[in-house]
Amino acid sequence: MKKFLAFIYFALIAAANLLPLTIPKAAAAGTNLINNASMETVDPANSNLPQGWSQGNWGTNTTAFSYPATGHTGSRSAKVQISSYTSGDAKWYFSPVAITGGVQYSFSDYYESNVTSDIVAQFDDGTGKYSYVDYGPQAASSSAWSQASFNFTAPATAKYITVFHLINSVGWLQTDDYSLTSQTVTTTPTVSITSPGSNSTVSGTVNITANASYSGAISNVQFMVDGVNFGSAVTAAPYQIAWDTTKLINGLHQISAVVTTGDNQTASATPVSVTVSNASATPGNIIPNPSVETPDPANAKQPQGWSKGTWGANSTTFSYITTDGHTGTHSNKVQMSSFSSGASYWYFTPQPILPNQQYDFKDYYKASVVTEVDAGINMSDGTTQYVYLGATYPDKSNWTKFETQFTTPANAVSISIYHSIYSVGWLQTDDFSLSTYSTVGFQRPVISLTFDDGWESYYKNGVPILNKYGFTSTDYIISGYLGDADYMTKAQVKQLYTMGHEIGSHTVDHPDLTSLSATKLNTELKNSQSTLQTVIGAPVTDFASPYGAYNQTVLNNIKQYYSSHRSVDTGFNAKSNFDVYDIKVQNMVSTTTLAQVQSWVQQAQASNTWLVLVYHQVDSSLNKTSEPYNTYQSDLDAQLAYIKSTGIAVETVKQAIAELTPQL
Ligand SMILES: [Ca+2]
Repeated sequence: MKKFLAFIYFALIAAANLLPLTIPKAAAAGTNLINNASMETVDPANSNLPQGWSQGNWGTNTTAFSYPATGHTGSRSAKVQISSYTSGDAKWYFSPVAITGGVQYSFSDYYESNVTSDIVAQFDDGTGKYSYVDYGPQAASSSAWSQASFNFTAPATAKYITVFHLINSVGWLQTDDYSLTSQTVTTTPTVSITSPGSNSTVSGTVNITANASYSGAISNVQFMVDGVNFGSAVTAAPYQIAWDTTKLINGLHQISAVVTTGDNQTASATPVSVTVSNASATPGNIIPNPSVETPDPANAKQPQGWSKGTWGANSTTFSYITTDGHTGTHSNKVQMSSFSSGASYWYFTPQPILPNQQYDFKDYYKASVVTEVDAGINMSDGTTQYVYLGATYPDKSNWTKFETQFTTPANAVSISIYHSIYSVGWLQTDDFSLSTYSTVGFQRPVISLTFDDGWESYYKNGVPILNKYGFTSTDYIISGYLGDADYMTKAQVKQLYTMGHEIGSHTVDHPDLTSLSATKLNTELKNSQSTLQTVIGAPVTDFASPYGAYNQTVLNNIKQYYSSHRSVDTGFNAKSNFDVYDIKVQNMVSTTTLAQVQSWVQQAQASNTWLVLVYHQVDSSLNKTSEPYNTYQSDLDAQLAYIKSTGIAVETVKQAIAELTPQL
């Protein structure tokens, strides 16, 4: 150690900084980092040494070290005496202590000497690389204890320090009561957004400004918008960045910042919510390259802004079709040749989204199998919430539209949509759209009660309850089941029509219409209509698809015979989403509670929309679990009593369409 110190002190002398000789008195702050600073504790292994202290000298000189039984305070101190001198120096020094780069410190000690002494700090970066700073000569003071002191900022890379209070001529030096303290107590870093203000409204380009503080060096401040890094990290105050708000959709957005210190501590600002309001900004479709007509400049085999997604055990091929699109000539295709688990999908780069906001999603697809549409919503806490948006039925030849509305959760930040295949087959997609949606209602709310299949239990148990409240329904009858056990007879259906109920068609024998040949599909639609018209002696104009299974090919055929199509897609029919060939519903099952029905009715009331309820059997003798598509008489009675109490118009589907379509 002595030898090593000798070598480096030479280097120091050559490059010594010349510091001001008037050394400011150290401010007392923090705790003394030096152990055994007053040297009162004797080294247990060597009674000639204070514990934690070492003797150092180099060069050509004759030096004696001693550990006197006197001191500035207490009863011990350290002394070094040179009796002959040619070169080098000699000193006592404390074991190096840990410090933090960039932090300010104060050093002091007390000394007596009969020659000028010198003080040099040795910094160690933790890898054995040393640097030295000379804090200047100290005048001899042989008759009284003097204090030597100075303040310094630790070099950025410094990890350890010791201080040499040394002599380099014939004479003696006695030292005591060393002190090394951090001038400022180290604090945790803080950062806060100072502009724009919380809950302010911004437009155009504005500056985002932050205040950051730390007792040591600050490395940078990284701004964030909606939880995503925005721009480059700002490395010097003022911490500020220009923000072009016209790049965002209007509405609430969140600004934050993260400060990183020189010693790699980080802290985040409390997010500030601001409302972006740009008059010229049209929210529109937030999906980039929505018709996938633009290839990725870096990879012509995929559309720009789109990625392939797959999980689970399956064999999937992704392709970028350039010869077939719902619009244009490009579309996305994903094909599974084997499947055990998981799903595969093309998805667009997640886009910023507003929390607590209604959105409309739509795309067009062709497929050989049933597929599913889900939203992946990234939340401000870093989690992702998956929301089921619906299923689609296969159609290999005609592009079929999938469309639904949903509301984003609180704390939603960004979104992508996964139209997924999860069985052996193929799925082709195009013309994606995701935009904010506002319900536009009609002049008043309307409710329709619909009963599917033609169950005898409905006729016997349900109709008397409807009569009690003066309601009529729309009954979608399976024409081929008329007169079968548990189903109504032709006479009963005729009786319903005579009582003012509407008779609609639910096919001849309830198949999945998307699975049929063109001929069979046509028969199901045409023959059920003609049979039912013969039964009631009047036109049958409204249709409901079995299982809610339909596609564009089915819809094209339905339109040849019927003026409406009721699905089982859930939703509320409004002016803003009205599609007479996709009448949206709420599905009644055996476990549907009165509270659930009340909330649907209240939503229809609040938004002036058309609520369509789908019932099947009405039979209190059936098990609720094994017969889910059944409603007990007592439940139906309570539901209709509530609807009656609201005074909302209850109309057949035919009546409702007649009232609402002129308002579109
Ligand atoms: Ca396209």
